[in-house]
Amino acid sequence: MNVKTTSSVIDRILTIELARVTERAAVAAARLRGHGDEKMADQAAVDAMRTELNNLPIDGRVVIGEGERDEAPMLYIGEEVGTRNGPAVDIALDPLEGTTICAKNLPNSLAVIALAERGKMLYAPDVYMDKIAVGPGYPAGVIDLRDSATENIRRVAEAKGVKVSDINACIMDRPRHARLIEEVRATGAAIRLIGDGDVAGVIHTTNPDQTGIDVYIGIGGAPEGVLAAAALRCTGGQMQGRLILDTPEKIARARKMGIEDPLRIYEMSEMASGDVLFAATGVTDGNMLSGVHFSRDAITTHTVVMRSSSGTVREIKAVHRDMDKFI
Ligand code: VTB
Repeated sequence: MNVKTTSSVIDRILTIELARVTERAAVAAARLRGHGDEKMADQAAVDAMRTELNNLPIDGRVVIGEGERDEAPMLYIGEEVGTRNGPAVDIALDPLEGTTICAKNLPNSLAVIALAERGKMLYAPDVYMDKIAVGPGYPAGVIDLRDSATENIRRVAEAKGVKVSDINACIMDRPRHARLIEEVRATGAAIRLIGDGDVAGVIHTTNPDQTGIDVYIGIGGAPEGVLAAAALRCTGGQMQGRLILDTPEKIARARKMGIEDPLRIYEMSEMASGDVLFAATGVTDGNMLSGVHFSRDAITTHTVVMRSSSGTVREIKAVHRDMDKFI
């Protein structure tokens, strides 16, 4: 039997509490979606998330947040959050993941948070990360950043028992991916090009029947990589990430955060280990989560909450009638 001590497992009640945090951020951002103003929507989400986070019974410390202390007045890296009456936890958050998506009212922008035991999340600097991810059900080692995209896709197809041309890869639509896109297309696999939001892109691999995505490949933000790894830790699946530390300045910045080997490939469980809780609420309608909907007498939100130690994944559709709370 898997005996868990209270010191190594975060109180499970917090899983549900986390939903409140992302719900509130999502509602704040959703009021400003489609208005073309990324900063305004992001700021609203940050304010709302911080307010709700400070109600949580945790001794929390932001390790992945809105930026360094001097560049982000709120939810900066190192900020202490919560009531301080509770477990010592590290927090990775993105109150509005996909600010551009939200500003354009396109699918899959999210309010996201992950919570881990203190010291168990990778303190990733805000640089790029090369990522590859698949959902649960594949043999260990099916993906590997050391191998070509062609080889990875071939292995995923074989393990899934389908033709390579039946595989769908999700890649961010960026000039830096021109060669990757060409290579993947040459395998015969299909690509979903996304404008932003690679946390959602990675999470979508966990439910290919619903999202149509089998594998995520490409370079996105490192903070988003850690958030996505936290989610996959809960659902199962595999992910690897390699920080792109391509200047002496970035190498020095990473070293200050405890990263000695600039070429190291991190496995999912090295990016988020121990007991991890994860929550995401849809801001705009998406492939897995509906966005926030407003009606005359209620606000509806759709949230997924997960916990690594049990592997439980809950979807919460909430009807909020106490609408004043969200003003
Ligand atoms: C991604 C994506 C984010 O940043 O990680 C990306 O998930 C990476 O940076 O939504 P570039 O935009 O420079 O490619 C975002 O798009 C947010 O800016």
